[in-house]
Amino acid sequence: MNKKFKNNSEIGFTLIEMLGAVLIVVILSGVLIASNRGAVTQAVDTKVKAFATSIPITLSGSYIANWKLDQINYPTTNQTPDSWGANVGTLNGATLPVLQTSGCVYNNCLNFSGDDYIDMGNPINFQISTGTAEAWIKTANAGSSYRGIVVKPGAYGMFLKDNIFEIYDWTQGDLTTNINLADNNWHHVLFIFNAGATNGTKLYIDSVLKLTTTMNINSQSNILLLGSGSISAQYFTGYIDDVRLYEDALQIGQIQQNYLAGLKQLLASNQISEEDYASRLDALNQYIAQN
Ligand SMILES: [Ca+2]
Repeated sequence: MNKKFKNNSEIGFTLIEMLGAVLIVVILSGVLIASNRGAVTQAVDTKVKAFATSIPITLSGSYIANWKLDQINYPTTNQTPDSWGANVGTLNGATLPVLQTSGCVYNNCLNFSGDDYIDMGNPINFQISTGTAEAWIKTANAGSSYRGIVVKPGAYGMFLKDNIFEIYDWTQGDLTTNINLADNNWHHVLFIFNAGATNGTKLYIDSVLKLTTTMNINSQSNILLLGSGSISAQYFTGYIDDVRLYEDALQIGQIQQNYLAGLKQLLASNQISEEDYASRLDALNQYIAQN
């Protein structure tokens, strides 16, 4: 008799054990089916699941505006709509931003040539001291010195300065990540601001926190600009897509979701490889695990 078993009751299978065995067979057959798919696809599925289970449940954020930059002649010529609010943008400059119908993150985007911008006006809901601004950008060289992405001069704004991602504070100067983004790839740039709050301002690149700092607001008298830091200078050269403005601080889970949603679009349009997508998810999961 097998010495492993002390008595007969341990030899027989209980109903639970039988069900367990059936379950294992079902799981294994699922694995066999899955093994016919690409190994990378499976790895990606696993990484997406890991990501989905790791992020906290978040609020959707309090939108002020969402400029999808899918249209340039709506509601009227040389205007671009706000899909959330009523903050219609007006194209401006020597040569107006050009609508790009491929190679964007979401549908279309705008190609800024370094002498143009969008005038968003200065409605009261832009005159905020706490909030979040985000955009997708792609540039091989945005230009020298300051080049505005989403900027309300005097108040808050994201720039590339000599292609390095920063925000500008009109009371104390540059607040920089020291990271150059002119690699001709799409990047998700975002900053949370809370004027006057010590370490209340945070800059993210591709949903990873790159700078925590303190900023102040000097003036709310100027219009909000896309693709420029001023109505007469600091014009951005490159592509901008899906710009959003919120009246509060987005939570980290929401930032990561927004980034991942864009990444999925880039994967679907073959702008990034499945390997690249997988490695970016790895970085995201690693970041979440460490923070
Ligand atoms: Ca778009």
